[in-house]
Amino acid sequence: MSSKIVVLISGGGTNLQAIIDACTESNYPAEIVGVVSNKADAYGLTRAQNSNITAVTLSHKDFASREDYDQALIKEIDCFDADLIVLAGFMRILTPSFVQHFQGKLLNIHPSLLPKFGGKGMYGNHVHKAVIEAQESESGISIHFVNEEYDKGAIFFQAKVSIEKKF
Ligand code: NHR
Repeated sequence: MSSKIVVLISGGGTNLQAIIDACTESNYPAEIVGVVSNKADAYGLTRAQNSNITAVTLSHKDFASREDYDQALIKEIDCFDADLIVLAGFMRILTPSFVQHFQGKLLNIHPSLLPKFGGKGMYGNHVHKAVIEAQESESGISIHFVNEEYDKGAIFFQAKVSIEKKF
């Protein structure tokens, strides 16, 4: 049985590409059924199209509130009937009603070794800047379940990289 994944992005989509590549391995237990971006110019949309994956933009700017945006996002994602929703560089904090709708199916790839460098303001490049400023000798990724408190859901995978060059 293959799990159906929807990937949410906001930017370049390097993590999306890693998942696309992994899914091409024979007998890989998952497939990407859709990609949704909150930004129309996200390069990840092109990566999806290049791999014949349905890609849609739903701009948060077209909605009056976070709640309205998240309700529209739920509708869009529900069309794909996915088993897993993966935030891969998705930059919008999600409301409790969104999180509850996809409870247990919603994962985030966070670019630090949580609980370090998580929480308020710690997203995208801000994370890497903070890691370098703190002169850390290693960083990495944390994959965690998404709950109502951002960056606080249960972590189930981490991978470390050493930081060789001090900036
Ligand atoms: N939503 C919930 N409820 N829980 C989490 O754990 C979430 C989440 C939404 C996104 C990813 C996270 C990261 O890995 C993520 C985890 C962006 C922000 C943020 O402050 C916070 C955490 C993460 C991503 N975003 C600003 C906002 O006001 C907007 C920033 C922008 O658009 O440039 O939503 O880093």
